[in-house]
Order: sequence, then structure tokens, then C-alpha cells
Amino acid sequence: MPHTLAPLPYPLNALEPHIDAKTLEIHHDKHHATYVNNLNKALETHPALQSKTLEQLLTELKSVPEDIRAAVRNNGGGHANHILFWETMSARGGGKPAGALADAIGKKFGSFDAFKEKMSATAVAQFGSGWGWLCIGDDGDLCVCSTPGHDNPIMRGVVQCPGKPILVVDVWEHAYYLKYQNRRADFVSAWWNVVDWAKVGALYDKAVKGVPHIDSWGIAL
Ligand code: MN3
Repeated sequence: MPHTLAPLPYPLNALEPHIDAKTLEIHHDKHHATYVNNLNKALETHPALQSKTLEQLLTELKSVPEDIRAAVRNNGGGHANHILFWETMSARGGGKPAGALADAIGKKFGSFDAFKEKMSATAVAQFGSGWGWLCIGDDGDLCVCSTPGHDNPIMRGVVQCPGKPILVVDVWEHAYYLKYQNRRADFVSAWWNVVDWAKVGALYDKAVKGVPHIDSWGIAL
């Protein structure tokens, strides 16, 4: 099995009260696990693709054979997106970024609060299941966008907002329904309290230096 589910980088109750342990357990151990299993299952029919990294598969989605392209897009995207989501949260989260990322946010959005408002509004407005992103766009500037399903901004030629993601929020109902029911905005608002800005700042520094991207999200893929 080329792709594996890494354990969460913190205990299940680490993000309480903002993200409850039961939601986190089902989300990681069931939902994320299913995407990994289904990605591996799809690749069984094309063994040559089993040696590709997750980043290669998603970046070059157009070259994945058509009979498994949708499965790789949905399940490979689901795998990658959840890795970034888990890795950019922590019990020591919240507050504001520092260093080069703080400067870049100020330059692009005017202020940290203006950025937060834009990213929250974008994530909340995504119709149906999807994700809200902070990326480095092709022009080198930060950008905020959302994607449907499990699309990821590294999927060249697929998404409308290509870029290198450094922060993401999962707005599928499975991410919040047990605790927040239909109140997606309340969940996004609570999520800011667990964003690990030290980690996001480190991802920003790596991404602007051109380090291979998903590989820098925190675990070997
Ligand atoms: Mn999810």
C-alpha cells in the first residue's frame, strides 16, 4: 500500500473545546482513512503510479489515466487536504502570525483582521462540501480561495485558483456537524483558535524558497 494514514500529531482532545474529540476521532480515523484506502485501491489497477508521490499525482492529475482520474482527484485530494488541515492546527494555536508571513499578510490584505475576515467569508460561502485556502499564488503573492469537493490548489489545470497552499480549513459538514450542526460560520470562527501560526509561517518560508511542497507539510509521503 503506497499511501498510509499517519496518526494525528496531537491527542484527540487537544483541540477542545473548539474541535471536540469525537468529531476529530471520526474525521481522522474514519473519513480520512477511507480516502487513503480508496486512493490505494484505485492505484492497484495502475501499479506504475504506485511509486509516484501524492504531490506528483495531484500536480499531474491530467496525466493520470482517465479510468481512475476522478478517484485520484477525490481520494488523493482528500488525503492531501486532511494532512495539511491536521498539521496546521495545534493545542498552542490561535493568535497571529509573525515574521515574513505576517509582513506578507499585511501587504496583501491590509491587516491580519482583514485577512481573517476574507478567509472566513470565503470558506463559509463555499457551496456544499469543500475547503477554504490560504495559498501563495503564481505571482508570489498570498491569495485566499475555496475549492469544491477535495480539490487542492496544486491540481494544475483543474482548479480556478492554482497555488501553493499553506493553510486550509475543512468545511465539509463531517468536520463540524456533531458540535456545530448547520452553523458553519461558528465552526470557522472557532477554528482560528487552533491555527498553529508557527507551523503556517514555516510552510510559508519553505514555499517561497521553492521546497517541494506537500513534502514540507510535516510528514513523509
Ligand atoms: Mn474532512
